[in-house]
Amino acid sequence: EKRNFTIAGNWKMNTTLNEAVDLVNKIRSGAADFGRVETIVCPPFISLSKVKELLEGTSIQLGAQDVFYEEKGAFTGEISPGMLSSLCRYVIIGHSERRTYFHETDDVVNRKVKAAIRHGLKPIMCVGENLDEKDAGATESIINRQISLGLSGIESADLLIAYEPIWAIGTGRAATSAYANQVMNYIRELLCKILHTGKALRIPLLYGGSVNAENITDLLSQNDIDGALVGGASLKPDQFLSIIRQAN
Ligand code: G2H
Repeated sequence: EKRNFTIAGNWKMNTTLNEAVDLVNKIRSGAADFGRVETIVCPPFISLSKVKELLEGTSIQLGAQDVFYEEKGAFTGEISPGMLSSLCRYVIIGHSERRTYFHETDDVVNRKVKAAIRHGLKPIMCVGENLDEKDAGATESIINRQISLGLSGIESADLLIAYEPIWAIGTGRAATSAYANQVMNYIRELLCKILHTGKALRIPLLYGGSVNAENITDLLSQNDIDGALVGGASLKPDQFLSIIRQAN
């Protein structure tokens, strides 16, 4: 039986408002082919409202790239889950770029995931080891820590997990599908221990890190890979549409 895959585009800090409109129009024009693929685009905050308008009547879903955990108040520059919940359904949390450049800890990630779920947003929680950790054979212990702490106190299965090995992000060097699947199988088993098995099996596991139109089919052929979080290639409409068609 064929699974339904999820393909999420993480635009990162790219696109002005006009460029976002242009990009989403190009993606939208291919939307008739999307079939059963849950397609998500995650533009910068400033474009969410406009992109939401443009996506009305399509099956493409909208996500944000981050969220703060407080409800409101004196937190200059931050965006609350309540502000997002009327705009989009998904939110990326704990991307390695946020952990690295903005010093987000597992505790911060956990607060954000909880706050997002409380507001009906579906978190795409990102985990992954860096090259030193991989070389030291510490991948599983790092993943274990990020997942256990990130999901601490959470019983809901209304979330997705993205496994993004840091050494594969934006480097053009994707993990082999076998390697990714091995780690993602470990994640699946971990989720079965943390949540009830039935719930754990409902959580889509996405692979992220240099996904493109050439490697997507191989990645999706693996048992524990339910989709992809796509960075660079999601900014190129032809690439992104090809990825979605191959997932269909
Ligand atoms: C990993 C991924 C998307 P890229 O960060 O989150 O980016 O596909 O450019 O490696």
